[in-house]
Amino acid sequence: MNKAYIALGSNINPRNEFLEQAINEIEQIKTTSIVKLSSIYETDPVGFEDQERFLNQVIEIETNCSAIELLEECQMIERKLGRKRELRWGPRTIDLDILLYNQENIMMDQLVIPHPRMHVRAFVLVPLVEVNPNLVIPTINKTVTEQLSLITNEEKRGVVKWIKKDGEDGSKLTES
Ligand code: A4P
Ligand code: MG
Repeated sequence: MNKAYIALGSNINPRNEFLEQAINEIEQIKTTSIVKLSSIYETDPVGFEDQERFLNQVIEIETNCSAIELLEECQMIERKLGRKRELRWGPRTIDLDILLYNQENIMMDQLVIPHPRMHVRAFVLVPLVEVNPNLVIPTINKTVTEQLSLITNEEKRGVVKWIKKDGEDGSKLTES
């Protein structure tokens, strides 16, 4: 069995429904099971800042899929959930990024693991520390906890635990 970590992100409503649907789909991937889920966080957009806030979450999985198979499965789920690639770093119904796959360093045209920007992003590190604080990022040889301590407080303030409020994000699901 291989252990992998996937980051989920959505900033098109209903954001938390897209997260839930993606998690349901990931559970259906052959030989794959979800071991742990982080809380959901609401986060300020990074990179292209003139867009809606994201919901972000991280999961730990066990799988017999290779890293490339996992990427293909994730991209299939992104397509199924209506993801359109119009703008790099722009709004998306769902983004699935493979953060880590075992402790492997993978450098292919279509797949780079560890995800090259994961260690500078509070919206990845905060949920990842919740799932596995002792996890080592092999490219920088630091644990996620050590790496999070290097992130500025200002960036961490942009990552807040999200609690569903009435009338927001997927409230349709809770009305029945
Ligand atoms: N690719 C390479 N490595 C990987 C990997 N480890 N996991 C390739 C997944 N895909 C990987 O990704 C472009 C290509 O990356 C894919 O075809 C795949 O072969 P994409 O999902 O099509 O495009 P993208 O998401 O716009 O680019 P990318 O590079 O994934 O963007 P980022 O860096 O993930 O940034 N702010 C907040 N608060 N929360 C967010 O979730 N997300 C982004 C996206 C920007 N700002 C954000 C958030
Ligand atoms: Mg992506």
